[in-house]
Amino acid sequence: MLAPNRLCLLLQLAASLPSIGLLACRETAGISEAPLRDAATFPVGVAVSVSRVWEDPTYEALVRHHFDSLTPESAMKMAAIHPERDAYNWVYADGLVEFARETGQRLHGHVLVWHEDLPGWVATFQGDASAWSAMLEEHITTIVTRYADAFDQWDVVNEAFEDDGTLRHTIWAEHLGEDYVAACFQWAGAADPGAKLFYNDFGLASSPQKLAAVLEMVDDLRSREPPVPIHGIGLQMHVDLEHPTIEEVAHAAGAIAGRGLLVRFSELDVALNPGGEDIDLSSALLEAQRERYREIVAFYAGLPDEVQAGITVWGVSDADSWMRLEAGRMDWPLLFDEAYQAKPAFFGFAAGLQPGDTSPAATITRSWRP
Ligand code: 9MR
Repeated sequence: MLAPNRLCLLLQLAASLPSIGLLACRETAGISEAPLRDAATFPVGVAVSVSRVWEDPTYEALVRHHFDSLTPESAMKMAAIHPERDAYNWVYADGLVEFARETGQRLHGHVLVWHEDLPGWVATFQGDASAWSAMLEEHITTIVTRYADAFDQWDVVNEAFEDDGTLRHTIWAEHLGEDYVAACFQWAGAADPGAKLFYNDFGLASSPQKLAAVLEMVDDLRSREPPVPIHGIGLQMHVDLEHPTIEEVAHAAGAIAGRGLLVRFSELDVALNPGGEDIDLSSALLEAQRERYREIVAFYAGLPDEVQAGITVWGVSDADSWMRLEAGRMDWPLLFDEAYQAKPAFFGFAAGLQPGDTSPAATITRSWRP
């Protein structure tokens, strides 16, 4: 049998009436399901590749149908958007802005400052701490100013801490000094005072020392005079079937919200093969993944409205996941399969959005207020 996406292609080529081809395509592409976003009281987002939006009609249709918030998966990373010292590449970010204007979807900026995906010129940049500061300030200010009308929130700094709670020894910490995180938030806030600014990291639910360090940093930023603007924390939520436990997630989310910060589940995916073993996908694994998505979404849906900044899944189909493309391991972590069919995980996500969900995690959260 032809894979549905191949079938789509054939139908599109063959159909004398293009609309019939498109209709058949969409029928096979997981958009016959009710839009996820319609069932949620908070933004339901997805990380996208802008070129895939342009080039793959089925991908585009899914992105448009189910989600109301878009995050560029890599188009705004420094290597992509600032490839030369004196040159920015706006093509992909502008394209995403144009797409979102047409669809009415909101945009979350990812990421202003990270130690990975840097352009070559940063590694050879010469200068003292003030030259490095001026360079990074210009990077942040240029991007946030350009997109102030289009992006209402940003991941300002990504992954600045180690699991043991120490500041990661990045090129930024090395050259700007240990207070660089504060400076980045300051610059982003000055460029767009209306934007919601997030610190984003992985492992915050499973590493108590890392969580403590991030919370301490937030307290420090907010206690300064004047306060350094920071509005929320992105828990990346690259989870597997067991770790972190939902109680650990609840603890981290509760600690963040308890400080009056927004909580984002910013890069949700559920690994089925975290060890990179030579395994086959089974229906038991898919069912376990359905339940895992349900408990995580049900937990989030039970948070007080005022702290919910939304959930973003980190990619559209399993074939697009960083686990395969970047980590080089076979996995099936997302809501749609390689043929863009909705997986059990999709239905678990949808079930978690239902108000009547009575998972233990939802109960924990509903009884809790910041
Ligand atoms: O999913 C992203 C992948 O396509 C990129 O190759 C990679 C490097 O830029 O980044 C991946 O996304 C990462 C995100 O930006 C930050 N948190 C960890 C994500 C997975 O590595």
